Amino acid sequence: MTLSRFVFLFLLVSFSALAQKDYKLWLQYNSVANPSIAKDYKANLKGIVVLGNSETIKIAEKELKTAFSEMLGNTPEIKFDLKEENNLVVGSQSHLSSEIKSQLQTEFDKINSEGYIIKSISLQNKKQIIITGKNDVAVLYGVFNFLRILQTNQSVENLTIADSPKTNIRILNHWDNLDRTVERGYAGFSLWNWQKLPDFIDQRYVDYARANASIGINGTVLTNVNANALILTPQYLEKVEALANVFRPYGIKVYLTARFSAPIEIGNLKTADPKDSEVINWWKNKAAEIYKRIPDFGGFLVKANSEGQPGPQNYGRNHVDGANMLADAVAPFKGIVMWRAFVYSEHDANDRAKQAYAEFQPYDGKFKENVIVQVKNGAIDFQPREPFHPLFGAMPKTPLMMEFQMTQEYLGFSTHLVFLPKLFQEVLEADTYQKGKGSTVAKVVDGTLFQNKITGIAGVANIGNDLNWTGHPFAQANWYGFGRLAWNPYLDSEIIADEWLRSTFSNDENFIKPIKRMMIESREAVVNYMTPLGLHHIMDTGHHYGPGPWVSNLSRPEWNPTYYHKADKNGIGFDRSKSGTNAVSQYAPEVAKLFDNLETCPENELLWFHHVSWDYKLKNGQTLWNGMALKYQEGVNQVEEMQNVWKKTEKYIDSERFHEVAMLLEIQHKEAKWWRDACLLYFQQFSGKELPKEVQKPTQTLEYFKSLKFPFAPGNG
Ligand code: GCW
Repeated sequence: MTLSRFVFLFLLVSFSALAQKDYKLWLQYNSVANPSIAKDYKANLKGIVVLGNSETIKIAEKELKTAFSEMLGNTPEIKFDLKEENNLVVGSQSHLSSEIKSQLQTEFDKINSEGYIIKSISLQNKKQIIITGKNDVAVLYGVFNFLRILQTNQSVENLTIADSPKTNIRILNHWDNLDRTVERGYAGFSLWNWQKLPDFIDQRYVDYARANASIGINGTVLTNVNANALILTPQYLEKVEALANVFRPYGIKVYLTARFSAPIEIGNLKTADPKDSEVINWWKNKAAEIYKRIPDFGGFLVKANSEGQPGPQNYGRNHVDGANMLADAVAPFKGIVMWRAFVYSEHDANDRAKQAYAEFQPYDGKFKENVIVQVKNGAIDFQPREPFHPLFGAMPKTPLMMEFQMTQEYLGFSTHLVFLPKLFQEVLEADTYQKGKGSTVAKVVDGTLFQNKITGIAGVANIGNDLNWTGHPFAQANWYGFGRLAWNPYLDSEIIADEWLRSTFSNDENFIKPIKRMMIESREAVVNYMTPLGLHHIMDTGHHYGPGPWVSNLSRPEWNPTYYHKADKNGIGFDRSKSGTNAVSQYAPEVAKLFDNLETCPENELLWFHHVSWDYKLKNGQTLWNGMALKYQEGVNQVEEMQNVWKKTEKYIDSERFHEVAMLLEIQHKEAKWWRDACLLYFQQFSGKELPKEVQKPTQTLEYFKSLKFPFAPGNG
């Protein structure tokens, strides 16, 4: 072999070995570095007894084998009896002996149909660890959770865990188009290769399902909410069926977006009026056709009469008419309809933040049983910080599901390191006061506040066909964290960061401690350098990449950043108090009062609710102008700190991911400065004040920033 050939092969082999690390997400199964922990695991895990032989159980068995061989360097023997001790016994309730069942009765009473039990028990004086649940998918969840214990190097002695998901629908929303572009997607093209489906099953579909199952995600909407009716034609349904077959053993149901005008576009009808009998029948037949292929099809997600999408209002009907008609079509098959509340209209002069509530709240109790209304976390649109959406808690007779966005449309795309579970947690912990103190958003979402039958959390996926799935290695943590919070909306984001870091990188405390802190603080950093003190939607227009507070020429007023910040020589901010648009009145009285009063309104949401003078005194004694400028600077400083912290991690992790993150942080730093300089120069025109001395002087002019154009910024259709 020539030298160059050798070098080429060497590079190829090492590249693919390294590249795999990124690809393997949080399922790295790194070999257990601490010898005493490894010894303990080996002693407790001598054999695996697998009960049952469904596809799901085989997946669980394979996962255990892979994990043990990678983490411990040996695969425990697969056995069929329990003559010896220290086995891991894996199987669903129906496969357990009555002796085991009776030892697990307390735990079985605690779990729901998707819950799992991991318990150390003694059988005829022999120690065993049981992983079980009421069905095989629950067992698979148990297996992944058991492996998380090992991945995070916790003890496997005396385990008693009985855990169930707190929501029923834990679902990804892919905004994927049939041409494989992804709306607001920053991690390459869509995973779904429609052209090659149904015959070609990409290994990625399997790996995608496995990753989702490992965090308890049980549903996926394959297509964009800005929907294309073609997905409902036989040609495409055959492809959807193939995907559903791949996902099924992992406990993942497939859902589709339903374009409301589909009966016209693919059904040759003259109307899509939800009260028209032909239309009603068309959807009934369509549902039957889908369920014939995919008996466990989940149902439809619908964006109607919003941002130009067709809907019932085109026919003088309302959201209830539209949702209930589709709900009737899928009801015989136990399907559901997720009807989005993200609606606002260019014909409505009302504050955009008020429109969804105004439109939906009066319909409380009017939707069919299998409809769930899907509400974004805030009333505008996935901003770095928004107060919780006023609909949460305000529709006691209607199940509401949360819609979070993992893809970072307004948070630096996949180039900025932002740990979103911190944002998600803030929303879930917010108190709506709708049933008195303690009526948190989490309790609305998990159904405990109003005893809803269906519950769910959706996340707009940040996944594409990039080698590392999410574009930024740390964006994987947002996918992971979303799944964990969908399972348990009360989980602390620090715990999530800790688990993720250990499973993805290393258990070394010298790595974990600083990087965990960096992740936790990253969310506030992005708020500081983009939209401090309650500013919002001042991103450049269309693509939402970079700052654009000056944009004011769009046809729809509520698409202009100037609509949101309302800066003038007197001050800045959107007056949503009683003296303004009175958006505060959409919250429970306690919350409304808090937001309405300038004194009690949380400062981090100040300019969301109030138009405040440049000289207004903040709690720290600074004027609003100085305080705002300092926040922008703080954001930049925080990114610099992230860079410094990251630099010290080189010895703990692989060089590929180390360098990737270092480069991305460099971009983030550049862009944080861009945000600071562009916004401060722009707002300075109104405040007419000098920058405080702690704030670095901009190196470019406002004209320069305004001249920047990004016609090919990704994700913008
Ligand atoms: O945030 C806006 C996005 C649109 C998106 C819309 C929605 C899918 O800019 O790209 O469309 O929200 O959530 O429907």
